[in-house]
Amino acid sequence: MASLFKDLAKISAYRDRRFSGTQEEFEDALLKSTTVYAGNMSFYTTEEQVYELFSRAGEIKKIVMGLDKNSKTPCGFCFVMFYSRDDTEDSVKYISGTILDDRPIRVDFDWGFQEGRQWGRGRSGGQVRDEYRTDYDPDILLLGGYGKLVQKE
Ligand code: GTA
Repeated sequence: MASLFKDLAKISAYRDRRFSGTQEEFEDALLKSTTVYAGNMSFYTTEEQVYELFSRAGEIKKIVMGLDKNSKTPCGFCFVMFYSRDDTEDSVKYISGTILDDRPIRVDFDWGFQEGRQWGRGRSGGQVRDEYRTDYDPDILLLGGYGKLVQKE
């Protein structure tokens, strides 16, 4: 099957600033990788739930839950690794936007998982973007991350 994601501009808006290669190498990795990132997840969603949902796209090799680097608890994202590129593309096409634990999750192509990438990079330990949120989010609010930086700065 021909790839539906030939246009790189449509493939991902995210650029990992910790990727050590060139922009060309980054783009190449995105086009070939069998790993996706899922974000906007509930902090209460389990690996088993992720497995069940993403299995609809194909056979999963591995799941790595994103963790708050201080509390070591899930902080709203994960990496899902597939065996096949077609299944990877299907997960972006069909699973992104699916409601999981009352939240529309966002599935994005990823350049590939490496040890260390499972940790939130925010100053408080969770994901960077959660520290900038000013909208109401029960998950973030309950865990004390709501608008933290915005309120401070
Ligand atoms: N494939 O969309 C993604 C994605 N995101 C959002 C995170 N990861 C992703 N991977 C893919 N697609 O392994 C991965 C990261 C890492 C893990 C946790 O998830 O590669 P993180 O979310 O805690 O940190 O990552 P990340 O990704 O480095 O942060 P982000 O959102 O790109 O922010 C980078 C910079 O922009 C920071 O300097 C921050 O201060 C600034 N920033 C971010 N959001 C805002 C905002 N709303 N307003 C102002 N500045 C902002």
